[in-house]
Amino acid sequence: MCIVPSALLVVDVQKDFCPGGALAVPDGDRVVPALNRYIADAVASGWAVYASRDWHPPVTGHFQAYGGQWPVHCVQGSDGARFHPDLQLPLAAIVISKGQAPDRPGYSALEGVTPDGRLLLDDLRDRGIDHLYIGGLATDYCVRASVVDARRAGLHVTVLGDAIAGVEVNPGDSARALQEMAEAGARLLTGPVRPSPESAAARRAPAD
Ligand code: VGL
Repeated sequence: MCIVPSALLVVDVQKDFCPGGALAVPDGDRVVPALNRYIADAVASGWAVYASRDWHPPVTGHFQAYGGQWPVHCVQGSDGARFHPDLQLPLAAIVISKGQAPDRPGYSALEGVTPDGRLLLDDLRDRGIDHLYIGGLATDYCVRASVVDARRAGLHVTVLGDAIAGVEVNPGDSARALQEMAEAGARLLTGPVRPSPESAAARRAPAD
């Protein structure tokens, strides 16, 4: 039997978070080629690939019109909620939808559910996955929240430093988010190192 302890989580690489979108992350689409390489390696390694998406109802306290912080974005079924067209998700990718509750922002993918309504964490546990490699958008919101929650849930987490980008509402938000993720025990991969089977095995040190 093949034990697959790791998975790739691609966070919110949706049109609305990319240039031209309703809540564009500056240069947000630059994460796409890097993520495509990680996706290809994950597939080659037999890893599960999860792709989270913001999936808001039209009326939510998350939007400025209803007292929240953000312009309308990633409304369920809208064009802006689609994944970036160049993102090469495998057919077997597991889509995690989050942000459906009108009273919660739903930043963390760990609040999200699979297409059959199961929490991401339950799906990970059922597959025996204890290490997530995380990239996507945005460093200072959904990536940060997902990484910190995954660490709280006891998972090993590696942040793909070349495959994340931040909103930077305040300059330095992404750097502070990275610091918070590190303090939560996540590892930051800074170079374009890819999770090949060998390098992944090397990174799963006993102290990990
Ligand atoms: C996000 C801001 C607002 C994100 C979502 O995906 O990081 N950022 N909503």
